[in-house]
Amino acid sequence: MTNSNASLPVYLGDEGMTEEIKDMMTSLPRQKGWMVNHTYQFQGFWLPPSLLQGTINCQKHFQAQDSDVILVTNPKSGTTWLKALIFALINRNKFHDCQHQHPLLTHNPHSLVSFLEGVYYNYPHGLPDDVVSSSSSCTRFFNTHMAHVSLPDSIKGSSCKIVYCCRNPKDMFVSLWHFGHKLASQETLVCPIEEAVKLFCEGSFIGGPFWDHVLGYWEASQKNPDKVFFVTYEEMKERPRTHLKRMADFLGCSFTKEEEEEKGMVDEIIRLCSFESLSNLEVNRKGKLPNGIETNAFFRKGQIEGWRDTLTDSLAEEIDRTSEQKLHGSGFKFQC
Ligand code: PAP
Repeated sequence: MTNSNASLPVYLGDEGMTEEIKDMMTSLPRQKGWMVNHTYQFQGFWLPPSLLQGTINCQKHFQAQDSDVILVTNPKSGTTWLKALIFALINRNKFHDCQHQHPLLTHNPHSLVSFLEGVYYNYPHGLPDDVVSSSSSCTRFFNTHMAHVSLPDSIKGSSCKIVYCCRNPKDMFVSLWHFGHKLASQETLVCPIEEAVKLFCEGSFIGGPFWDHVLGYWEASQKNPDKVFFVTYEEMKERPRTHLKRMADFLGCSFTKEEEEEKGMVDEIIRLCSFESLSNLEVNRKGKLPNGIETNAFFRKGQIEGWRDTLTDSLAEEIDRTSEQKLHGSGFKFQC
């Protein structure tokens, strides 16, 4: 790690690049980032070097299987929550009998579901067996922040399922802003919030442009609803039962009447994965992930419209205006 990014998690840093990626970086458009030193434009999206390396290696080597489930999010859009929900959903029969303690009670969701770019950053040539088996014994379950255009061909070409969750940009931005301050306290890596909002609206943030990312999956879900399930954080918050059941139908593991009504499994999963439940577990209050991030960094407020205590009206309007322009004519809009 260089001094300037000493406090960043490895996946946002710029150490450990292979010669191939370093060469490639010299020919890509580059700009100064916030939270990271620089981002590089690859296939239309701005990535820090480590995510660039993870994405390119994943594109080359990841072989999706028809039974795989891939969760896709922008950062701070519900990744931790959806990892927990889908893990609990697809493994529900394994852990329901309570013979075993549920893994979510003792593991942070990020430890149970592999992040593809992170795996391929660390293992450029492929997925080690223990990474695959740690995700789940029957259905392999991974997550990624990759844009739709950047997904490996085997994900697009196989029958594997993609669950996409996005969040209204003001809450997402504010969540990332606080996360960034917690992790990247170095002066070089933080900027005034006005500048960060401007960069965000211009598309310059990790994995941005935010709106292009959302629209890529929105359009894919409209074209092929059996392949891409599109849901928002706000929808999940407001009607978790409805959307968890829809997700189960989409993934081919619908709840039976008995599971839902007699065993109460839908409610049990929602309760287990709720902000209140997960954020109060010892592992999520005091634990650390292998990459060094404290698990409590993934639990802050967990609310809709929590942005109000951080953004001024004029900054909120700047984001709203950008949203309107970017989403105009797409058929999709955020509720708030
Ligand atoms: P990641 O992409 O870095 O993994 P992610 O989990 O998407 O982060 O985002 C964290 C946000 O989800 C936090 O939002 P906040 O900053 O506005 O509070 C966090 O509080 C929220 N979050 C985490 N777990 C849950 C949950 N179980 N239910 C609802 N929100 C959650």
